[in-house]
Amino acid sequence: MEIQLWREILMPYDIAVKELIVKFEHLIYEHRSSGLYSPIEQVTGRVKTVSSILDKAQKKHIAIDEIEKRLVDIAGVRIICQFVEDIPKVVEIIRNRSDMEVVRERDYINHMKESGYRSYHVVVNYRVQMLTGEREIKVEIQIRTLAMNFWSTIEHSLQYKYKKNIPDHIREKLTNAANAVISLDQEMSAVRSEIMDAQNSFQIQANLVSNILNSIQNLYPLSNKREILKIQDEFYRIYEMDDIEQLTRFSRELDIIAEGYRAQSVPQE
Ligand code: 0O2
Repeated sequence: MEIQLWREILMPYDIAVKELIVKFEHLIYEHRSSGLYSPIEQVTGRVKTVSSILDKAQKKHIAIDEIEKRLVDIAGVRIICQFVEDIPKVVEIIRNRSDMEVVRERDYINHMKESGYRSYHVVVNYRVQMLTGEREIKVEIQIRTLAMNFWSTIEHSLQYKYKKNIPDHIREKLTNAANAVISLDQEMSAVRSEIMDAQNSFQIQANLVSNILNSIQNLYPLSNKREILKIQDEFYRIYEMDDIEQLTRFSRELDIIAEGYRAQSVPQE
């Protein structure tokens, strides 16, 4: 097939991957800016290279004109979570979305592959608006923990290096490492609530500081310089106390001050 034709074929896949990365990143943003823990830690994506598509099609005896119908991972999105417990939550979020339809699920978390590979795979139908009209394509979403991702990235590179024939002594080490990943995820799950508490208070504090700085900035055109400097000094004093309750109180006080100025500046009829 001509290279130009491949470009055209892969265009909707490329758009789908870009759109889905933005959508899942928005989910992270929405959780964090509402002070909620995000079950999604990171999102990446890629479109399979032409040579990798051809290799896989050949291996699976798929004819060229059947590739789009039968290869479900031309477009791939990877969602990385901190904890194993986050994975079913992400799957549920995907199942409940109206902009994608789940057509296949594979649970390699509870059914680890012989290689030691663990991940949850969801294949969705996703519609892309192209210049030429709407196209529905398949996207494979892989959901896994940071630890599972570490293992699979290393193993994938070794598969590439050894052209899928990893020597036995390295395979053995990979199997040990896969078991270590299971233990690591279990250990992390055991301290999950402590880690989440720490991360939550960090996020709440970051949101509060950002609100306070916005409020101070909004006061500049409304208030006089002396008062703003007084408010800033008060903010630094409270910030050094490292006390979320004090920051919350200060943020509320600033809202009330800003509201007062706004009321004064509304033209009277
Ligand atoms: P790449 O380079 O990541 O794109 P099927 O759909 O069941 O007919 P398929 O497509 O092999 O067959 O499905 P499966 O098993 O769900 O695997 C899809 C993808 O999961 C693979 O794509 C890998 O990305 C990943 N994967 C599956 N098994 C392994 C494994 O043992 N090790 C690693 N590191 N990744 C794995 P590709 O096309 O194989 O690779």
